[in-house]
Amino acid sequence: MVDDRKLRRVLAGEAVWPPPVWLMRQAGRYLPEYRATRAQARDFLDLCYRPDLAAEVTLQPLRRYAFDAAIVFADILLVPQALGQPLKFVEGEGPRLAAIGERDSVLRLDREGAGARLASVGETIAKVRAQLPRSVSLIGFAGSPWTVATYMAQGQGSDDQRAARLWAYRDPEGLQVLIDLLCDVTVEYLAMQVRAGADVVQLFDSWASMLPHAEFERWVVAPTARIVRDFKLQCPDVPVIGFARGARDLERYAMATGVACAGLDIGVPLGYARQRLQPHAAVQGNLDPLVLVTGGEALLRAVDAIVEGLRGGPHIFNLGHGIVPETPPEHVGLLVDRVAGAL
Ligand code: 1CP
Repeated sequence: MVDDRKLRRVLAGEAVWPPPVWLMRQAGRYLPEYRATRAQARDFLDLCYRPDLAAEVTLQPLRRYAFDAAIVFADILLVPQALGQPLKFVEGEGPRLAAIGERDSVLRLDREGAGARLASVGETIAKVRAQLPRSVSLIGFAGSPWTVATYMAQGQGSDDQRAARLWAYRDPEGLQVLIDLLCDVTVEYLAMQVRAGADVVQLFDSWASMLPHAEFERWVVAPTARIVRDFKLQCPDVPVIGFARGARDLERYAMATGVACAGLDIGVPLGYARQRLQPHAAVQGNLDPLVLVTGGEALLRAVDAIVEGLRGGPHIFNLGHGIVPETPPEHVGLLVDRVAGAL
């Protein structure tokens, strides 16, 4: 029997036409109903940890648009918080963590308690799954160890991830202890999300771009390969999407990590994706979030170029990074209709 889940068919290597579609950050501030639900929570983290509210915002974009997947509403920084690193989100600024940068501080992290602190994400997933048709995939996710470590070391977002990069040169063994810990916790976290009802998982490596090639191998490729391998022991049937934003050698990344699908940021040439990636793995991407803000003919042309450019191989339509808050919601509807061939 043909799998009615279009996302899963693509992730199994099939060139599905028209391609399935979902968008990174499809739940978020561009939707008035998200802002309304967000106002019921104390703050952003409270929203993440309350399964009723988190399930509601996960489902909101699915009520408006014919997306082929939902992604659980949570954040990559819940993992450091679950490990005992204090975290808050400052309104209008972003995350603040108590920065760590020494092996001793890694050893003080509370690995044993992490699973229990992340349990509410599983409850959100179970609630969402109960309200979604089977044909719509539910994506669980985590940050990749490198990207999570950049926030743990810096204590906040940054343009150059300086603290983690300096740590990698100053004390690679100490950073390796942290990365190994994050690998193990991430495998358990993803497997828990699958047990709760996720049928696809994605690893976000938003800061894969800032590394020389040898460092990229050590801190991005190797930990991702390890997570995929260990995750598959627990969840052999669940595909992993790897989004290494800004990675220069995506072919190496896709081949060496064993991900079923490589996320493409806005800069990846479609010819490269077609020739070098699609023969080995599915690809996901890569519309510029700013052309979605623009809308109109520019949006339709850009959508067509991607759909046609990746036609014939396994492709999931998505953005090359998350939706930005100023995106008009009706442009998202235009995008989905265009991908489906209805416009
Ligand atoms: O006030 C708000 O509503 C905060 C905005 C927001 C949202 C909607 C944040 C703060 N996180 C999220 C949810 C979120 N984060 C999801 C939910 C599901 C969906 O896609 O709909 C996901 C998958 C993430 C992942 C995430 N969080 C990443 C990786 C993807 C990416 O954008 O590169 C990263 C880097 C974060 C950290 C984070 N969380 C929030 C912010 C503003 C940031 C970036 C901080 C920084 O670098 O300065």
